[in-house]
Amino acid sequence: QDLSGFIAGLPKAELHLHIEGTLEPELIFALAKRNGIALPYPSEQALREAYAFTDLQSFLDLYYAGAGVLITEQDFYDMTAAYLQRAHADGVCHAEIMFDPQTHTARGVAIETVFAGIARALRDARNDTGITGYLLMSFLRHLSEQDAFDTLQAALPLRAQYEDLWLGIGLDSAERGNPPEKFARVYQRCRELGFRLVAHAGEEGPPAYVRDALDLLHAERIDHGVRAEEDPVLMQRLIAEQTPLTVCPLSNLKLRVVDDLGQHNLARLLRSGAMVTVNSDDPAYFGGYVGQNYLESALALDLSRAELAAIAGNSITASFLPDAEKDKLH
Ligand code: ES4
Ligand code: ZN
Repeated sequence: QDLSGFIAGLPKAELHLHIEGTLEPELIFALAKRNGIALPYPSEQALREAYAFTDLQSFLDLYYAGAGVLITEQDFYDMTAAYLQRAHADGVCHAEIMFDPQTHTARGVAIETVFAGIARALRDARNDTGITGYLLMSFLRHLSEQDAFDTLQAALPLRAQYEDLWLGIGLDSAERGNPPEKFARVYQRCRELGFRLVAHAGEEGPPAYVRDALDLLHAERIDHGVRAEEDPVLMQRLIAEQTPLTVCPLSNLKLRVVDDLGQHNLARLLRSGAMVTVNSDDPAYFGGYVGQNYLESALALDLSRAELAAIAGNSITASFLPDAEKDKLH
């Protein structure tokens, strides 16, 4: 059996995925047309050619611009449905999906519209293919604490309606200069409300941000976390506590966190006993969905089939599924 077939056959969860990062150029152009929005690129190909990033911020600028074509509930539905179909084809049985309401409410799109479109696609996909999903509402860390509190307040009336889907919160966008402590009180409130907690840390930011995401935010899972390796004491803690790291190899390559995939610390982290998972982050921008991330990592780092199966197993373990559901998937 070929390696990509083997990978597709592994039951896996995708735990680090920004739904706005799944907007392919084809869909960006289709939605722009449907909504009468002019794009500053002449063609889908020209847009794709602009995806030559130098760092996280250079990507975020294009990513927020691309999300500007999302206006109606149907737009959010179509985006999410397209992702879930691709994920299902990759052998993803469960996806924990981040979305950035502030990117949309700042443009005048109602938060109800965002929730409704994404949630309807999740429910339809579950009925059609069996794939399950949860939502992690993410706060943009380049915006203020007050903006995050306002977003939480706007979203809370929707909680009952999406109780089966929206179970956690996250923190994303520009990491450097926006440390975890900026959102300590927001996370405290979310913790009191019973949300599951994740946070991006240690992608471009220093290991201290990973430590502070654990100690100040009480994050249960660290998105990226690859720079934790620079602090051996922190690394030993992550291993001892089996804190999941949602690693995104192709993202790290495209955003120049690593110069080539052969230099990525994924294999070292795995072999040192850390709870690492492999995820796609923003697959439309970074050159591949989760299966491609497994495949290219395996080829660049000589991951064995047993190691790939271990990573897929970790993704089930590190998910927020109930234990009985995890047992069925292991
Ligand atoms: C992101 Cl790769 C990455 N890092 C931080 N925030 C993000 N939002 C979407 N993709
Ligand atoms: Zn991310």
